[in-house]
Amino acid sequence: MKTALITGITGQDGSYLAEFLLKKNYKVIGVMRRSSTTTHERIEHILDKITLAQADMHDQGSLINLIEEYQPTEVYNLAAQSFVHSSWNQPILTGDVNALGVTRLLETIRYVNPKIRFYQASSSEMFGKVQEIPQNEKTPFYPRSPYGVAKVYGHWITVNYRESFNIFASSGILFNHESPRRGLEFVTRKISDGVARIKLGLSDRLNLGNLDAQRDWGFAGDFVEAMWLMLQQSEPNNYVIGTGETHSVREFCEIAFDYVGLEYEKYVINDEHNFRPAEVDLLISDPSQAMKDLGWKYKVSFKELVKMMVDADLNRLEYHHYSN
Ligand code: NAP
Ligand code: F7E
Repeated sequence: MKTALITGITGQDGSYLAEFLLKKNYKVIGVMRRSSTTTHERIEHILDKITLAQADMHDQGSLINLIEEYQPTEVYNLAAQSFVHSSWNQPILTGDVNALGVTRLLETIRYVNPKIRFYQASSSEMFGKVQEIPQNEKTPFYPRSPYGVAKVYGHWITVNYRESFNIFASSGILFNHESPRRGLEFVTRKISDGVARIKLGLSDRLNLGNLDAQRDWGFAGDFVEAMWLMLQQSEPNNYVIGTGETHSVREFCEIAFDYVGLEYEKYVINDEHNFRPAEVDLLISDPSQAMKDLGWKYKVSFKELVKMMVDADLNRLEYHHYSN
């Protein structure tokens, strides 16, 4: 039986990846940082099937203990300060976790067991002010936030440990992927939650920022398969993962409001607090390399994703509304 260790198990992707690997018969070790409250919400339903271990990306010793104790065959590094907007308020923390944290984990693998296969969660935010449309593995990076800058470091240190120490280290450059488990501060979930609240009479407005930003949005459940596929190849590499389509925040709003019979213009308020010091205007992937080498393609369409998220928030809020 293979053992997979996932940092960021309590996050959106960690929960979907754990489900996916359990179905593939892996022993799953989920890494959590210490917290004064429980952060199990997304993995509650699989807690009896996985092993939880404590470590923090800031702390080298905790990572060494982890890898020595569990001796994983594959390590998926999903832990990060993942909210771009917060990275301007916490640039040093973001760099410590998202950039140096990757080195800490790679150093641990180098010394404890260099045969471990390593996946790094890189991001389309590395393309930032895009130098090419669409973006592929060869497109130059131009990050536009402390988050993007830190992810560029994480990407290159992964490539560097592959080339310097022959570690099987792959970098997945994933475009935005969403789900009903997305954090409430990200724009897609903010909209699906806002639409559900307005529909149920719990709210009458939704404050948003730049409606013209365009993103290549896919479903997180589809994207975790690509992470696993990268570690099953004969050679490590970098892969762009996305749908190859782009849509604006405005379009997301239109579809989400329209789905429940409302017009977004009546409820969405432009709020300067939601604008960023520097914006990423347009992201669109060219995932042809991944389609060819990994045989990967997304399954859930943009419209299906919007509806899935609105339905889930309606169900969740209706349940709480009527059970209280
Ligand atoms: P997420 O929901 O925000 O999850 C992030 C995870 O990292 C959480 O489990 C969090 O733990 C953990 N974490 C944060 N700081 C940590 C620390 N110091 N030590 C240990 N764990 C720590 O993010 P996601 O959407 O699942 O994304 C997963 C990864 O993919 C991230 O690296 C993200 O940057 C990257 N990525 C995401 C997307 C996307 O569209 N979702 C696209 C490209 C790349 P707590 O629960 O305790 O906070
Ligand atoms: O913003 C605009 C905002 O915060 C998307 C992370 O998973 O994907 C994610 O980063 C766009 C931006 O995600 C609001 O200005 C408008 O242009 O949902 P977001 P993100 O910044 O694209 C990448 C690939 C990652 O790697 C990250 O970890 O939407 N926008 N109004 C808004 N955004 C937010 N959050 N809130 C608003 O009110």
